[in-house]
Amino acid sequence: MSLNRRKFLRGAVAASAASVIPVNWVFAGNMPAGVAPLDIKALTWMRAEDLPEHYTVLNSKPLNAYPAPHMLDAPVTPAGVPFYRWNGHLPEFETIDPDTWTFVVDGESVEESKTYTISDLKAKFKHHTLNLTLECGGNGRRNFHPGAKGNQWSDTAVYCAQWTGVLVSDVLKDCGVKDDAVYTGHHGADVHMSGNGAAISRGVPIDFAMNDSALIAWAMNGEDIPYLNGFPLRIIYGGRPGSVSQKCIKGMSVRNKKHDGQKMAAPAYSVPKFPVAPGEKVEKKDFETIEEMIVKSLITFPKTGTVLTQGKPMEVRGHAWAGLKEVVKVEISVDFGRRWQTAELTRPVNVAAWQQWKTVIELPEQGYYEVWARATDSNGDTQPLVQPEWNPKGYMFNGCHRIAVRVV
Ligand SMILES: Nc1nc2c(c(=O)[nH]1)N[C@H]1C(S)=C(S)[C@@H](COP(=O)(O)O)O[C@H]1N2
Ligand SMILES: [Mo]
Repeated sequence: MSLNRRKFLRGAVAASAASVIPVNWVFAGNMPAGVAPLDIKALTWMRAEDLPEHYTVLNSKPLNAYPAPHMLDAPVTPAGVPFYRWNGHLPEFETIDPDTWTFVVDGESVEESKTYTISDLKAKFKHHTLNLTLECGGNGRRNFHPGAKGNQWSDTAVYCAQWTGVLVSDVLKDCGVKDDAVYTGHHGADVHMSGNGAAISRGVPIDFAMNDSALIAWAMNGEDIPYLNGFPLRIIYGGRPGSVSQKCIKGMSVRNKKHDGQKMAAPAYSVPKFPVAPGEKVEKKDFETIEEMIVKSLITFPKTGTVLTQGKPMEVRGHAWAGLKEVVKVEISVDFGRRWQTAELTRPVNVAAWQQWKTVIELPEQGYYEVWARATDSNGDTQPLVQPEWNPKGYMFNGCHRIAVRVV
């Protein structure tokens, strides 16, 4: 069924797409001929050229693109909106058959190596549906001074979709984890840009694998996972750097040492063990692996550049997240950080789901303003106004998000 739908979409007979959409598609009849519904079409995007205007494409080979912040306004990010981050060649999505796809658990520290089909996973383990925030370790990199090499992500290499799958921990328990297990290693279907070996193969400390509510997921927002977000199966660790959430996952190894796959060695996904001066060189031995993302917020409404009428109050809103911790406060400033007003804030629906905040601002007179947002987590950590500790690879930027508005 799902495969048929994809084949159908590839046929681009968009005008009758309504007939295959499994949800109540209100106003479907008003869709002009030749226009395909955005979120359904997004399931099969494969090229930079397929992406609509709300994306900024950083690279097409490998494909890396991010959306405009106002596109992330919904509490659950819809298909067709999240950033896409690929390190190597894309898998041959069109040849993937989810019915024969397998997930292999192996490694030095597994009691028994096992192979599961997606239907085995579905039949054997309890299903979980969780909203999980996925953020690239390099999100916000372009804001560092001095700049750091790598994809110049702005502020939107982050999203929170609703994922359905089984717990990584339930599957590992089914295979048995030996006492000497230290780390996991994740294996995807995509190949390195050189044509040889894995594009990326990262892992997590075994405690995270056994204790986080991390999923081996086959659905995003109740649909098949869009190709570019990891069809037909991916792992999702909420609140950890995005690189450990392997897409198109073929298997996981239980390792008796820190995993040594592609992009595990410093300085990849690593920061200095101690603060360094901006621009300073750091030796490999002085890096440590990033394990959890940090407190941050995003303004998703209004769109930056909005023009307001004088005297009219204005709702400002967005999301906030803090790795696996909870955000306890979000504040907004419209005067470059002199005064802050506290926003209303929701509780997370589950651990590592981003939270929604909103407030009403009043801008005193005609002119140019910036709206700044800053979040504080349950440990008391707050976003810095300018930039956090500088690091050579430009990871973990969590300075305040800013938008510009004009009152006329
Ligand atoms: N197979 C595979 N999985 C991968 C990657 C990749 O290149 N290949 N990139 C990782 C990185 S660095 C990030 S930030 C996230 C991005 O997930 P997204 O494309 O759904 O936004 O996927 C991770 N999983
Ligand atoms: Mo990433």
